[in-house]
Amino acid sequence: MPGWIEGHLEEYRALGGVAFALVRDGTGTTQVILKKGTADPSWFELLAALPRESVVRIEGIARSSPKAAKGVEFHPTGIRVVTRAETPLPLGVVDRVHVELDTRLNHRVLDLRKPSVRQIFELRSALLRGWREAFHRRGFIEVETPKLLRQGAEGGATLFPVDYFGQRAYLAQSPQLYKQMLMGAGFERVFEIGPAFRAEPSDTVRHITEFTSLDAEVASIETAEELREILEGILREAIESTRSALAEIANPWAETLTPPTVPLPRIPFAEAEAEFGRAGAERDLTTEEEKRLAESVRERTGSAWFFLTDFPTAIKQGTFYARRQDDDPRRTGYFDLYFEHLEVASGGPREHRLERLLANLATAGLDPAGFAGYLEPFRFGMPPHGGWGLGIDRLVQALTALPNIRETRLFPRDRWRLDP
Ligand code: AMO
Repeated sequence: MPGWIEGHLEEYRALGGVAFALVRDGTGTTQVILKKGTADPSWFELLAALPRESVVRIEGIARSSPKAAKGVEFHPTGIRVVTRAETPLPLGVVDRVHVELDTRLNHRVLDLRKPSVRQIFELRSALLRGWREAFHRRGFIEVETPKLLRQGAEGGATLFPVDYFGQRAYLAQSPQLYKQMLMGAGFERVFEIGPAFRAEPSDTVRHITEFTSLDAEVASIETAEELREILEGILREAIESTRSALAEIANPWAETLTPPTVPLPRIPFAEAEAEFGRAGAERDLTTEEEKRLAESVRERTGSAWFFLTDFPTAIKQGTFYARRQDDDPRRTGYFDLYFEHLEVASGGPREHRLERLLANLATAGLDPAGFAGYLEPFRFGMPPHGGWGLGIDRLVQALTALPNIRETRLFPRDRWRLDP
């Protein structure tokens, strides 16, 4: 079939009377065959002198060939150099040598040309799509809330200040306050997929300063259990549809994705504490404890996924919007969703009664005057509601077992990295 391909020249080899050029585009690598006698003699010199990763456009005829990658080989009728790559390349695309992640991220565009790296982003894209569709099937409206704010929701220490025409503003850490306000607007079921910024100085493999938060808020829920059922259902469907979408494009991650069996195990926080012999310590789990908990859940239930539920109020004190349980104000209905020892999501029922919300703000040492816009809907009829936030970067990390969350983002941002 006549046609053309345009892509990066991966390799060129001449062997006696035949030469092979490998050209990579979005669909993979195509083998281009030049035969002495039929191909224009100038093409051999042109390709031999052309640096790897230059862009070439080749007109010609595709013929099926079971031996070639992608099952076709391409016989050129015209070859044109579109752009020439400089030499040396700062990062090899096809060389099988170990390169530190930092070097890869410094030259990220070359790194992204590697099929194995691109496949991570195909997975991410399919997952976002599956996530979105699962929400739409449940009648959620997709919303976009402001990312430039006067107030944060998740604690002052991790806010990025911005100079906003001479005033102090902050980058949003979460759509938290707005998704709740929309419950007051009667939207009932909303979700948002958007950026969240955390001035997280910690240098770990699971923290970045800019991540994508998948948030949801649901009105008229009475219990945390109702929220968990929606969340685990969406999680399962999104992973299932990701697996089918990836299988269609022969992405190897399709074989490793296993949708979780629901319902996922639920482990009350108090039970986890008792297991560690520190009942009533009322502090969050350490990384070591998270690992031990994940192991014991897996041993007991066979599941890598689980909910840690009913967080003590003492741990969620700063989370002023979390509803304290009516029968025991020392507990909230808050839960975290874990994959192994990685916390992937966090959420629970919110406080919708103004007096209690004001009391929570006071306990957290926050001035209600700074939250006037958030508090207003609570004065004019707010239904009970709840929701959660899930980090897609952590979810991709969980599904791929990649050691570092930075690999799940195209151009990650952390304590030390603002380029490229
Ligand atoms: P939380 O602060 O627990 O809750 O964040 C929710 C989820 O966001 C992800 N996440 C991060 N991912 C990468 N790097 C970070 N620095 C980082 N910080 C958080 C995690 C985490 O589970 N407003 C609440 C949610 C709610 O109650 O609806 C919130 O933001 O996957």
